[in-house]
Amino acid sequence: MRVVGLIDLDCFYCQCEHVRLGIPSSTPLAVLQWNGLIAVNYAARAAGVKRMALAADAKKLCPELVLIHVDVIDHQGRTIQFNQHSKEFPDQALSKVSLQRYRIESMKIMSIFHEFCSIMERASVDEAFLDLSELCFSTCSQYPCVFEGKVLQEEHGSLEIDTEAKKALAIGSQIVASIRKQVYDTLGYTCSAGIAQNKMIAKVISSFNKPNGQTVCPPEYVSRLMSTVSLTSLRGFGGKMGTTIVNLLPAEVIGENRVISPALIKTYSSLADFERIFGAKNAAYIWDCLSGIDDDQVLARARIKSIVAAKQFPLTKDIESVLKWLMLLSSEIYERVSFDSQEFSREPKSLTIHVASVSRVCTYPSPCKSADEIFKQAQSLLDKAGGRSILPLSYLSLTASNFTDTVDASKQITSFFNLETETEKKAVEENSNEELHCRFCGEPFTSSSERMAHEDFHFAQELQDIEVSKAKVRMKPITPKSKSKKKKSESVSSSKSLKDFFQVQKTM
Ligand code: DCP
Ligand code: CA
Ligand code: CA
Repeated sequence: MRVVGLIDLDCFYCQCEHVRLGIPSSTPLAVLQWNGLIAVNYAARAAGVKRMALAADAKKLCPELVLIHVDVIDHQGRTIQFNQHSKEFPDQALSKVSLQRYRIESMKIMSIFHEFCSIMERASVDEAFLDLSELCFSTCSQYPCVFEGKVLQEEHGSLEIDTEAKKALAIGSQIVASIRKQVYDTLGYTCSAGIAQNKMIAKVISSFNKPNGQTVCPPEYVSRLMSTVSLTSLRGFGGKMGTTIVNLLPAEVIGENRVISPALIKTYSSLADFERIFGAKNAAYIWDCLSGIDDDQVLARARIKSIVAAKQFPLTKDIESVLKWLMLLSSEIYERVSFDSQEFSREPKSLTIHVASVSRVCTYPSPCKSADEIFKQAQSLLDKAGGRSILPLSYLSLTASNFTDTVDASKQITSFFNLETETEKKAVEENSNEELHCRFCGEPFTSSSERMAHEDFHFAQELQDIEVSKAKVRMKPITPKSKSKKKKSESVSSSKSLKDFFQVQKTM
């Protein structure tokens, strides 16, 4: 039995702005990126304001709403900040978003989590999984053996801590409450959490008691949970894979049920159905997930291998305008590399430009004292890539990579990002090939989960336009007859990996 906690900050970008600008949390507030809301606080949610709404629509719904635009970097490489008194919003055609403020706050929060529990996996900019199993047993005498937070239970269930598993969860809930308190006392941010026997359950229940609350799921409640949550709210099932599985149900079942739960899916399909579609290994994993079983380990992620700054802009033949974007990207790279080298005592050796399907690489300036030095190198890389001959352009990116430590690794304080075990090393290698730009707008991210969270926005936009056909891959309820009639053409190649299905997942 493991004890896993998932701690997630409440309306994260908004809280960063509340604390920075001294605005009380009771004031409705949203964070804006160009014209759209990317984060909405709980006071504004109460007034009906939703993420992704347009600023003007949100103001109509809630006239007292305070809108804070995210920082941007202008063409001169200056970071422009906004506050509650800002009269004008930035021009998308002349500047680039900078999310560095939230990355810095994220780093501070993660350090607090790590002080309590070293088996920690940062899952996105504002949430992390903690494996509390060992800690629960080693520190159980320090904490009262009572549950902290909301405990999921059947109507007449008992809250008595009568098993070892419940005892471990109760201690886990106490530890998570202490971590949340420490985050609030130190930084002023509230967070919510889920405490359960695995990552999937901890994640899904972490939103049950928001804001500023936590939820515990005892083992005996897992099967009930699997019949009440929707499949697509489960980690890993928010995207293409979840939709594919839901579409296995007959149309009338989808129509009749408000919630398409894992239990409902199991009633209408069998492991063999999943094997035909996803291959034997993946099917077994999915089938387990439908029963609330998830063996996915909490893995400390390693330091990122590259820092990417990218920008998608209106197609232009004007080299001057391309150079302005290049200046802006150089500033962003400079800012983020400086932050990274303070945190990890390392510096990049390579600077790469990606432009019009061409990549050119050179040595990263060292020591690098200004964004101008990067801009000079980037300009010569642009020339090497073809200069004016590759115009018109609509996309540019710069990457700093090939990091080397600037101090003896043995003297570094072991941080949660440093490599500690073989498993973690493997995780870095797997991560290193990941494309960390948003595939829609080119926005760069430091982790694939951050990128996925951001891509949600584009998916939602797409979903508004596309009517998803529910008749794609359908199967009848399982009867011996329908099983034997299954056509081969219904199956997707079993060699297709789970990754193919996770590619468009939306949950993080
Ligand atoms: N974010 C974003 N675009 C998205 C999703 C999220 O820019 N499509 C950013 C803004 C959020 C932050 O990431 O503040 C964390 O995302 P969450 O999904 O955890 O949402 P919040 O923390 O804002 O709200 P909640 O209290 O529901 O967790
Ligand atoms: Ca959050
Ligand atoms: Ca989150």
